[in-house]
Amino acid sequence: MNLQWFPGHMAKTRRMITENMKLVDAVVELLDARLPLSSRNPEIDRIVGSKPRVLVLNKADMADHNATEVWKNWFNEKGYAVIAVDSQSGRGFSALEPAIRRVMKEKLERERARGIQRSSIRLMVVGIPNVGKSSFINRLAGRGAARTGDRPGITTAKQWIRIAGKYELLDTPGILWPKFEDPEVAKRIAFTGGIRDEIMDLEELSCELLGFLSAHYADMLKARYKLEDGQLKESSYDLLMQIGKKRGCIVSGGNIDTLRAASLVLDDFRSVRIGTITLEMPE
Ligand SMILES: Nc1nc2c(ncn2[C@@H]2O[C@H](COP(=O)(O)OP(=O)(O)OP(=O)(O)O)[C@@H](O)[C@H]2O)c(=O)[nH]1
Ligand SMILES: [Mg+2]
Repeated sequence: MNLQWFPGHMAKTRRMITENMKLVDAVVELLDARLPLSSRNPEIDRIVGSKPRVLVLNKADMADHNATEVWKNWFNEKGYAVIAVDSQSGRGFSALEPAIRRVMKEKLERERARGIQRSSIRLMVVGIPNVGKSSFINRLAGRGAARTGDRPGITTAKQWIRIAGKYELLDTPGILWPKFEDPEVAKRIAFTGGIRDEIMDLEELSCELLGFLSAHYADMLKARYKLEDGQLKESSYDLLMQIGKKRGCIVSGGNIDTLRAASLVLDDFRSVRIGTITLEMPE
């Protein structure tokens, strides 16, 4: 896959995030619960430095619940403060404040000892495109303060959102990193819609997804598209053709419209119509 995923505006955003780091008390790093490691920007440790940080596994409603528990334990063992949430329903949000207070403990104690009364905590929310940063902020604020959308690149500039007496939140545009060391990482991000579909080969992408699903979530795949066991053993491209045929993705002359079938499969995955699926597990 040949991708142009690091356009100029991402380099600009990276600079903005670095510059604004000194203004905030802590960082909320949003990860996609379906791909916690692949959705982690490898540059983030350097950018965040020693700032207190809470990891948030967002979109937990779309992920395999058991897998999310495994991931939470994994991050905990590595010494991270981590919570899992669903920014659409608000599930899991009650764990946020205790986690923030935990990572900021020393600073808050120091302030208290000096008699400082703080009115709010400043948080920067960072993460890859489309991971749900703006939705997370809106849920926290209890209002539609930030624009959201079901494709990457919705937020284009920084925006402060204030929650009286509690938080000041800095929403940031999503950023990727200049080079994917591992093509599997790029693929997983693309499955979830973190990379603009316009620059992807959607047939190839959906074949890759079908390959993963038949290996790891065969029952869900079979149920969704009413497939037989034997069909799962076929090549991913044959599978795509089968699905296209069943779903009436036909062009004039009776040929199967594989591009339409590919979009349909990706759309089904992204809308959780195939099921709650996690794309990777700890090593
Ligand atoms: N099911 C589910 N959908 C979510 C969740 N969080 C966000 N979404 C959806 O994911 C899409 C992206 O959300 P945004 O909040 O715009 O993501 P963002 O990280 O701000 O994206 P950029 O500004 O483009 O970087 C939207 O369609 C949201 O409705 C969640 O926890 N669960
Ligand atoms: Mg946004």
